[in-house]
Amino acid sequence: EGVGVQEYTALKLRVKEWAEAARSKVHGKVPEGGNVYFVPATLRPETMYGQTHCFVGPGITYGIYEMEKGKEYYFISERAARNMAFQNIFPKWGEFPKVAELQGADVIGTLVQAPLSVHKDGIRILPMESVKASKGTGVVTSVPSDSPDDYATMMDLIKKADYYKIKKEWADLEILPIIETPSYGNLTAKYLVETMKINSPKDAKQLAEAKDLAYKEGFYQGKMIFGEFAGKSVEEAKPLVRQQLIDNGEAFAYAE
Ligand code: A2H
Repeated sequence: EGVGVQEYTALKLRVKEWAEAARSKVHGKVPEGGNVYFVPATLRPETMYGQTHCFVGPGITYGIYEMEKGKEYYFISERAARNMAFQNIFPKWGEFPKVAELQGADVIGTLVQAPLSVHKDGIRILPMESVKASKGTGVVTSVPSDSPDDYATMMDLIKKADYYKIKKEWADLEILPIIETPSYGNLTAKYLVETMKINSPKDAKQLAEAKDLAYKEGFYQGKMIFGEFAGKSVEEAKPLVRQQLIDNGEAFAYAE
């Protein structure tokens, strides 16, 4: 971080049903028939088959930005909207029209359609305290098979569903094996979180270490065991899945 450019894949998760607290804030701002997308930024597009939830920071302020009037709107941080406006992502250079403003807490429980996810009926927007407003779009899609942060957060949400005011079944989904690695098996994040005895999403130092190990092992040794590119290495599959998502209009390139 700080040096060089991070090339993210920005994925489009279409809202199917807003959480109660979001409805009044969206009503009248997004026209009938307009689609709103939560747009997480990811470095692991090849894992998107295993999306189980999508995280927002409950205390972060987000906007809904107009991409195509009456048709297409993005739920992202203001910082990301501004960056996108200077990457030719919005129709007019430098402009990022905001139609509504919401807190992460308002959208918890919203149901979205996640491209490639095996959870075809949709996945839920859930809270993650460690989401940084200063990175990506402030929206993080959750892949608990391969991201230690996502796995640790998922376990915490299941354990403390009442405290987080969520339905336990929103968090407690089956974890799909997507990538096989020689050292960590086919559920890398679960393996690392358990063997490193990480007990909470607040174990930031250990999670950073687990994240590093998972990323390196996954990228250099991983083999796809699910999806259209099963049998290929992760290194080969990553750009193929990314391009497929982009060609389908389900994702776009975002850099920072
Ligand atoms: B990754 P880097 Cl399966 N706050 O996507 C906290 N984390 C964020 C974020 C934010 N504002 N924006 C993006 N991220 C996460 C998938 C994934 C990711 C897997 C495995 C590892 C992994 C599913 N979550 O990241 O600091 C996003 O999670 C570990 C490298 O820019 C994004 O990719 O290097 C990654 O962190 C970007 O992290």
